Amino acid sequence: MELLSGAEMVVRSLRDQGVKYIYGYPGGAILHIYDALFKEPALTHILVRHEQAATHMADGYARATGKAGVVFVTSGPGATNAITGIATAFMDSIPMVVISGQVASDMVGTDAFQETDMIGISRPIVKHSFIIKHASDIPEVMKKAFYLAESGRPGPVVIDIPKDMTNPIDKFEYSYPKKAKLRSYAPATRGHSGQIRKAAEMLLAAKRPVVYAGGGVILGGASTPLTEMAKLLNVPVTNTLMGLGCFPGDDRQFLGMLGMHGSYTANLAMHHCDVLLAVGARFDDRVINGAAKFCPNAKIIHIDIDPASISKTIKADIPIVGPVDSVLADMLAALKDIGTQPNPDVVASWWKQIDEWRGNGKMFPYDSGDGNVIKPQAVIETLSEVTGGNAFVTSDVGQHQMFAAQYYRFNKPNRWINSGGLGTMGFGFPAAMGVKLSFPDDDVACVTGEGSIQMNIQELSTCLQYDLPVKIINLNNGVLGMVRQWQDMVYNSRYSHSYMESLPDFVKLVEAYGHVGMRITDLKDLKPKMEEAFAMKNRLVFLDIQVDASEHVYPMQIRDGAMRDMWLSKTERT
Ligand SMILES: Cc1ncc(C[n+]2csc(CCOP(=O)(O)OP(=O)(O)O)c2C)c(N)n1
Repeated sequence: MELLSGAEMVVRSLRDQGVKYIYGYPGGAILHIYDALFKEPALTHILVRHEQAATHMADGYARATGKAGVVFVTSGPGATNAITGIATAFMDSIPMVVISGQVASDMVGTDAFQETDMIGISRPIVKHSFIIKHASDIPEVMKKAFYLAESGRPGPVVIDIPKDMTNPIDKFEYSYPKKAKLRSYAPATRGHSGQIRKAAEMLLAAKRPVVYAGGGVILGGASTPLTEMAKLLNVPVTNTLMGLGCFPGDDRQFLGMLGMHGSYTANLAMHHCDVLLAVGARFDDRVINGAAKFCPNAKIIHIDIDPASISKTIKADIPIVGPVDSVLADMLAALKDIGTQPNPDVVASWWKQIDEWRGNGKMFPYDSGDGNVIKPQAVIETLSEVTGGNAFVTSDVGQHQMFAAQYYRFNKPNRWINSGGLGTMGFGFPAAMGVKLSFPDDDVACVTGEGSIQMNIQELSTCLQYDLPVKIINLNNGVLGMVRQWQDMVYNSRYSHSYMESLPDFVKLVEAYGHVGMRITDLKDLKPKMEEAFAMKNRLVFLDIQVDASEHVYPMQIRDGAMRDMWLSKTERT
């Protein structure tokens, strides 16, 4: 058997796990590992400019590929800089393995230089964490970490490694385990067949059924059976912010996103439904608008891999714990086995009602103004058109995020990448970089705002070093737009610190980093300049687009109301 040091075992384990990319930043406590990495050609390391960006890059990679992203950080400030990215991944159930250097074992607890309790700090925001106590445990711990991160309900795993565990002088026999052995961890592999049959019968008898599908369908690779089932039953489908793309966005059965900024039709259909099939979704507060008045007439079927997500905020009538892909496949089989179809008259009358709500207009109508001002909605519609709806689109957090979710037509899963749970400004750009690295031939666009982009703008430098020609679509309204919208609606337009009086010249800034910048201030330039930007396949292009700062995101649900209670514009409500 081969003899390797702890540091070499970390690196070799990653190779044997099939990892290709590591996103990270070196420092004292992790230097032995970096030295071992120097000698390992199979792994590509991306040196970011801030550790937060490393975690978001790993996260973007994970969301696009379904595989855990890997991060290296040093102890102390390196580790704490990674915390926001770990929390972002945790809230959205994204697989990630973070390896943090730690001060040497005999220094732990002495307030040593760059010592911080990474296990303690990260405990509430990880699926699991390990500290290495014996270097020889490293291969086994690494195998377990990947298994935990990627299986069941995915999530981030931290491995904290004291420096002495990676000492190049101490060598151990290395072999990478084929399987992880974890006695107390056994995620469900199949749903309960009796419950699945009951659910199938309930769906067949429903008069006003709705499928409410979330990010779990994307994470669980279940878009195909979900779409097949929706088609078989001719049932309307709505997606959460995290679920967009799991059902084709331009399909007639798609009602748009639901929730706080969901479509009029989706929120009304939810309110009036009699059977709700929730798949890989967690009834979070941005969706249900308060539990008390939520879907008053609905019987609820809830499929989720995580039993803790079921009946957490809304009680399920038929809970089904299991991987969404296998449960949906079993449900399809049960529907076919029962052999009956939903009553066609009942189906037709539900669709008639939905089509009345939907009208002939757009899913998210907006006032396009006098034609001179650039509306943020129009930017996203143009982006969707120019990229044929096929781009990977990441976003930051704010109004631009909601506009991207509403107006881009996502027809495929894993293409819409945003921080839904934590709502992390600064996420979009590094996430786009993580995607671009793995999908160099695809268009990758980061939709952002002038507030959010400045939270990780230093990564422009990383993009030049590693040749990551993403496109940055900056909806520049000059203000922290979403904050301002709330200040308009709740605080009588008292704009307390939501205006950045000084902003950089973004075009000059990106040019200084070695990229292409374009400013768009006139509506007629929007499409041609965007086409020009996407035609520059090998260049990072930053489009700084001056958009209407007075625009609000609508619909917006009214607090403490039901799903159907919404503002539809600044003056109209349901
Ligand atoms: C790290 C972080 N800090 C604060 C917030 C609160 N927040 C949510 S949206 C928003 C404004 C975002 O402004 P900008 O990026 O310019 O986007 P816009 O809303 O104008 O489209 C803020 C401050 C957040 N989500 N994340």
